[in-house]
Amino acid sequence: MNMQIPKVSSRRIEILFVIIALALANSIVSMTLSKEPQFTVSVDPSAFPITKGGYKDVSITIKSLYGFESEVRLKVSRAPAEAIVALEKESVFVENAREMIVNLRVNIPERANLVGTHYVDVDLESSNIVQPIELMIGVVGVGIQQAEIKDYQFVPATVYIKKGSTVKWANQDFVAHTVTSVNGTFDSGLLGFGRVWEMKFDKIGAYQYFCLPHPYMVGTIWVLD
Ligand SMILES: [Cu+2]
Repeated sequence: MNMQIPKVSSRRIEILFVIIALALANSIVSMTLSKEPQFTVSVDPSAFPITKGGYKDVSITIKSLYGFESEVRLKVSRAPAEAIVALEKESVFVENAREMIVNLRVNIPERANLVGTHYVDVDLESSNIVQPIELMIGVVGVGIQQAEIKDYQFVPATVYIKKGSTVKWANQDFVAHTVTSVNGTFDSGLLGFGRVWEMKFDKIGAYQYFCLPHPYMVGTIWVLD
């Protein structure tokens, strides 16, 4: 057998080395890009109550990791329609080994028809890395708070009120439901379609309730000082 060893010129070897070097460099770059996160985000506080007509300031702390040094853009991606959510800045330059704080104010207008638990989401983005944060807000109502019974659910399922306030439930379903306290302190009786029932809460505490015909329907009233 006549074995032929191909002759490889030194020029070809050079080209081969360049190709290998480029491939290695490319994989290193993609490894660096996929090394997430390059910055950390913390929120304080991340869950809090707000009284209607009031506001709360939240601080968002962005901290550089792995020598990350870049602009970070902030965007409110979800908020209840009636809430006013304002970011102090829409972008911030984060320096290596440092942390930056951006303040956010959540304002709940007096007229807002928002009682119970709501969420505000903020996206922090830098060179294709998006880090979302979520704030949980308990909106505290004063006076009369409307709630609905709709599609076999109490809406909102969690209501925060100041003591001395009243919750009014309106049944929107074509079936009868009840608002029945778990510990037996109150019971609306069967409420047909369109019926409204109300209850005043004078003592602070958490009042859990359910629907007698449909015990999977549950809700809680938080009565605050
Ligand atoms: Cu029911």
